[in-house]
Amino acid sequence: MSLSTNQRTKISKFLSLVLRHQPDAAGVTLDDAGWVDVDELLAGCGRAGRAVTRVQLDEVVETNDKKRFEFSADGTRIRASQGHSVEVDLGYQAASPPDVLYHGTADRNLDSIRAKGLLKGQRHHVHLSAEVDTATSVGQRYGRPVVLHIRAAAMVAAGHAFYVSTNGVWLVEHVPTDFISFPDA
Ligand code: HQG
Repeated sequence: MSLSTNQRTKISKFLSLVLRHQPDAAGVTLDDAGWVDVDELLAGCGRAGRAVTRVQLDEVVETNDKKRFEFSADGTRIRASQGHSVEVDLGYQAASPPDVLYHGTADRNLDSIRAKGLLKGQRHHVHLSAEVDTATSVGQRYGRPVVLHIRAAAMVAAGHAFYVSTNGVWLVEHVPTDFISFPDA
């Protein structure tokens, strides 16, 4: 392992930008399932003034705190496992969630969530976690964190499809307010 934590974070953020939101930033194109050829990506990073070696890329993918990126089985392609705003079909199969999942948000969003449920915004899905701690740190990014409890099994019974990404994030199109337990409610 040769990179500092700071260097790893910088590379991870640039990869998130390119592989989820703005492939143009490295002059690359994603295929329908979000994959890009690793050599093309490395060349694109170099052209964008963000040179990364294959060894450094391997280190970032392997050590990434949320396992945000994955290689194809043969190691020649890479994609983000979830979190895209560009149009891709990650090909995840519907899966059975635990009875309860968690969503971390900031307290200032609560009134709007009570009115509209959880909306996916710029992303393809609403992101949910099987762990309270993960949800808390997600909510902390936007302000005072609040963890909402989502009755996932009841949603499945009502016909909502859930997907789970390779890195363990639960994904759903929308969470209607009826399936959300709010704090002090
Ligand atoms: C909120 C990170 C008002 C929602 C994390 C959230 C996650 C509403 C924000 C992943 C709302 C969207 C996703 C409504 C939802 N009214 N606010 N009706 N419905 N919201 O970043 O879930 O580091 O798009 O609560 O760890 O925070 O990128 O989604 O606060 O896994 O890999 O609108 O991103 O992962 O924010 O985070 P986001 P998120 P990475």
